[in-house]
Amino acid sequence: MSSTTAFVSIGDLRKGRSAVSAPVEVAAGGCSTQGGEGKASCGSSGGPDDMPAEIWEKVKNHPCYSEEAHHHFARMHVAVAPACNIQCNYCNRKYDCSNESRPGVVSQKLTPEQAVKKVLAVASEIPQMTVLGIAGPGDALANPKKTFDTMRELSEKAPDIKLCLSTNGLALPDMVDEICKYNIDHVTITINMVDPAVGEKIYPWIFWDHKRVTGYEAAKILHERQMLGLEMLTARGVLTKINSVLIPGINDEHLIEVNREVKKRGAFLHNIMPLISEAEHGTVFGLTGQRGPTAQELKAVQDACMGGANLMRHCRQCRADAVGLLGEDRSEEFTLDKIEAMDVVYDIDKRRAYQQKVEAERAAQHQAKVDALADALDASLIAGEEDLSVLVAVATEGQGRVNQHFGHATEFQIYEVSRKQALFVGHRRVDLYCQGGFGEDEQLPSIVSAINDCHAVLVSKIGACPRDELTAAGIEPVDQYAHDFIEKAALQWFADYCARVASGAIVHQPRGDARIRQGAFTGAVESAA
Ligand code: CLF
Ligand code: SF4
Repeated sequence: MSSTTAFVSIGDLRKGRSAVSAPVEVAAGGCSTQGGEGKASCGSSGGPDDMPAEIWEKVKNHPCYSEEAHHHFARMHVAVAPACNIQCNYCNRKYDCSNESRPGVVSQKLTPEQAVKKVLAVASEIPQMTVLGIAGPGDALANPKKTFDTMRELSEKAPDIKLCLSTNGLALPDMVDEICKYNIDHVTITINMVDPAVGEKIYPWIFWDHKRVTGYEAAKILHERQMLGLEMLTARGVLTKINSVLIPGINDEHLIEVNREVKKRGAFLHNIMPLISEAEHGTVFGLTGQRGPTAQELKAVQDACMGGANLMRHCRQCRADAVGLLGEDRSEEFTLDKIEAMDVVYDIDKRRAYQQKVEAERAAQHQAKVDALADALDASLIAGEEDLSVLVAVATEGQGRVNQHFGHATEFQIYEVSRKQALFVGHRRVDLYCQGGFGEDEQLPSIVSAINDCHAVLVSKIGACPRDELTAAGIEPVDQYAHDFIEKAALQWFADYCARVASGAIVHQPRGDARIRQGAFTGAVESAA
């Protein structure tokens, strides 16, 4: 597989391609069926004012469906679904490494009984765990008995936990009744193409109608089943997220058409994720040298899709047995032997009380952002920089605050800041700088490269050596907003930056591209959630 295809410009990207077959009529309902162009829409950054109350109830504490929620609420996956009914060129489920972070990879496969036990144990220890997802390691709907046995029992024993699953879509149309029966009101479909000619480069075969089907025919069946499944879910009011793996040279430009088509069919969110492809994963793409996109290539495609289906940009490409906040993995604390030794008390009232506290914190975060926006607006006007927009990197360990030391960060969250907004646009994984109490100076160049397109990095604390190195690279290290809410801190820094530009103390300089390959830092990619 060629890995040298030149990346298209955003202008080219916007042209997209001709549309595929027209969608069937679907029931109106759910904010995504009402479109989102020209108004603050109900995407992953949306709030209660952007969508009907019943939709807000479904997304407000789902860390994947709400960007705000992902700072506060956790999800967990149970690996009850080992089999798959298709083959993707980016997947090899035999590869298992607990240090690897990618969907399709797990350390322990579970029976439904074990899975239920594990969910109750995690829920009693992590009260902000609000969502249970089945995301593999194969396909949730290629293992219907195990998936629905787990969901049925959980809907009875833990009714406050939202149920979620992910699928490649092949079996989906046959399962919509079961999905609705157990109140699974969040479903992810991985859709990488709406043109079988593109699809046959991604899927070597599917297992369909008791036989293996290959080539164009296989991709055509998969495409038709995915579209039908999406339409059926929309008609039943199930919130549907579309995951697409961005594969440079194969479907990069094409994903704009995918975005358009899934929006037409009522998708709530579109999550465009980078292919992560390494030879040691043993995948077809890894072994043939197919590369993943750079962070800039990913962002260019996401930006070109703005105005279409709402975008999710905070995905962490979780393992099929992940536990915790997005970006953290506490699965090692909940292995089967550890669960056996735990005193599990599933106290729904205690969980609710805790979650109400989290909601209050989140409301405070939202208000702090609104207040800080006014300052940013004034400052940009004074500076004559009304259109200024810059990226800042943030070190955080959750709760929506700047609360992590530079040296403790294994990822930086990236915000695009302007007078209008502080918008989460992605994350960059980095190697840990602080090793056993000492700064590891050899890591610094790669960390600096990873955030080289940012004007500032907001941290709770930073040592002299990284401070100097960042400053020399033109990235301002900022620790004066330690423990403030992220958006407030980013907007206040921005207002201060504009004021310095206005006073002539500094001259605004555009930043270059971060020199990273997204895949090199994020592990790998799959359909999963
Ligand atoms: Fe899991 Fe997926 Fe449900 Fe979320 S994950 S099944 S929707 S609960 Fe979330 Fe993880 Fe990205 Fe998935 S960050 S891989 S989008
Ligand atoms: Fe199946 Fe998912 Fe692997 Fe594709 S990526 S082969 S859908 S388990």
